Amino acid sequence: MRVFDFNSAIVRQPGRSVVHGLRSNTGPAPVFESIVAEQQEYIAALRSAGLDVTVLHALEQFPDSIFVEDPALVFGQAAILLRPGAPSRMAEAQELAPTLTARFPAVLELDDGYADGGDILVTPTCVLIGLSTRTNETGAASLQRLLGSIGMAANVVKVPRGTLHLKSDCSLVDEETILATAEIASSGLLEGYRTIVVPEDERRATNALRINDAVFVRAGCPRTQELLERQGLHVVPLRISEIARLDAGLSCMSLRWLA
Ligand code: CIR
Repeated sequence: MRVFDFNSAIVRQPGRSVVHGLRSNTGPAPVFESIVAEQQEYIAALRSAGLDVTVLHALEQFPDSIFVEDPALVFGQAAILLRPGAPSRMAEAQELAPTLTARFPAVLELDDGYADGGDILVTPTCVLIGLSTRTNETGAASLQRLLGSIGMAANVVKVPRGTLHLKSDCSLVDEETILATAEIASSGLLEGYRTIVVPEDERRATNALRINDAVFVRAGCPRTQELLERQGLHVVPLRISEIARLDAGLSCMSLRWLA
């Protein structure tokens, strides 16, 4: 079993409030209908990769709740409710609790500090936990203990300044290769992994999503697509330009696991 072999996923419909989600850029706000359209394509892509997708109802009071990856971390044997580092997102974890309790043999809870799922990169050898503005040392240490309790080794690394999440800048594309920005690739943080560096003008393609035999990549990044295809990978481009206005990428829109 590979760490990117999945058969199940959870996504959450966006509320109309999604257009007021957190974002660091000053560009135009996203358009609700376009976010819905992009999410529909995303769900269809997950299904065509073989996943059974549960679609949760929208939560208007939580504009960013479409990004279900951040408040939880899931594995076949257990789910972990996290404590998102943005105050407006903290309660999203409790909103997911009943859904996770119904699906996982065990549901653990981070009891201290902050950690966002976007800062957690699961690799075949260990789980990397990135320290960022959303994940602090206390949260990372608490998560490391919880992961240890389910038999998973974790290392804590520092995310470069100005990067929202660890996975904003890198993602696992096969069992030994990480697609990364030049900055992360040269930082030493990914030591022991092979890296594919995205061209600077396609740096937002780094949040790719490997599911079974497909690598989903942000559409409009042809050079990254070519680099991945040259490694023999099956690349499927997905449109996420509206979702990206909220500093989000492909991984953050779902929780994925092998049931
Ligand atoms: C936020 O700032 O929390 C959302 N607007 C975007 C979250 C993206 N999450 C992720 O990449 N894991």
